[in-house]
Amino acid sequence: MSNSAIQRIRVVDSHTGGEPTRVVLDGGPDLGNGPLDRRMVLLRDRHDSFRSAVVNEPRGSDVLVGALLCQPCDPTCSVGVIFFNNVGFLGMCGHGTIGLVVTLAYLGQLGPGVHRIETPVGVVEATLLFDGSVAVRNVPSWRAHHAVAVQVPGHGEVTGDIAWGGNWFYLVEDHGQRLTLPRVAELTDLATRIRKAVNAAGYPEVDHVELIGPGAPGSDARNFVLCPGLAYDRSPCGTGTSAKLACLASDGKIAPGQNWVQESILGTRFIGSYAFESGSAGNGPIIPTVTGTAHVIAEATLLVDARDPFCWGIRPE
Ligand code: PYC
Repeated sequence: MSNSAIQRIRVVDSHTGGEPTRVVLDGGPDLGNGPLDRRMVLLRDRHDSFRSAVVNEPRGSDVLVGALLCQPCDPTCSVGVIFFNNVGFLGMCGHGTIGLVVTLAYLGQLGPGVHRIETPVGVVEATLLFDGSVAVRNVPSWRAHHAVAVQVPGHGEVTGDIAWGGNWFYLVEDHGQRLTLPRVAELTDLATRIRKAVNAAGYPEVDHVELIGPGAPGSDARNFVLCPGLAYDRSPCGTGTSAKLACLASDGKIAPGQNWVQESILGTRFIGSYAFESGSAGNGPIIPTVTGTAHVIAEATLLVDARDPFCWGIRPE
């Protein structure tokens, strides 16, 4: 086999508050030009090896989120994107959207201003600000269930809210844990048991668990977010911050337009705020805006060579 038979995938890597994003610029499978939710299903059902090749070891890691750049179907959008991780697909990804915008700016493909981006769960609006930060106006977000109590084996009862912020979250405050970086193994173990208990209690859609605690001075809260594939989010999690804002809004704890500074387990920060959807009379889903910064860290061409037994990544059976 000659080198010309090797499949090439061009990527740019960035990190947003410590959480990496790998934007795929070209070399992805042909998914047609239908709505992005359908293209995501096609990618999942027919080309899952592509997802694995991009984000799984040996080229990637459990932490990496992939972002496949697509032609948008919605003519009002400048780009489309499908996010994926070590085990599957994400509806939306806040840190990934910030990473995508900073990547496209780095490549000279967009400049400061508002950019509409199509995702499988709706259109988001990302504003590249003159200081290089990015404000993402996310999809409508809401609290679906309040004060859901579950028994967690080896821990006892916890109570939390279930909310949508572009992905499904179970948000818990009464976990009794210190949210510090050296405790990541314990936090991962507990959050995994919490997720199993929540799923078994009739909420199979919940794939992220967000433990919330006090933040350092200057922030309103710190979180630890367990992602679907057992990695923890190094950033404060854009969709998790959106879900948190939906809960705060439902409880009347913060007003529309008020800032909420959300800190990650690393201490990196997003600034969140929300508005109500027009016409919702102040009680429906909210529209969160999450602002953060990202840095481009690598440009690369991934090589997929059929002679390599791990060319499609290392995947659990
Ligand atoms: O920032 O929304 C986010 C996110 C989801 C999973 C990892 N990061």
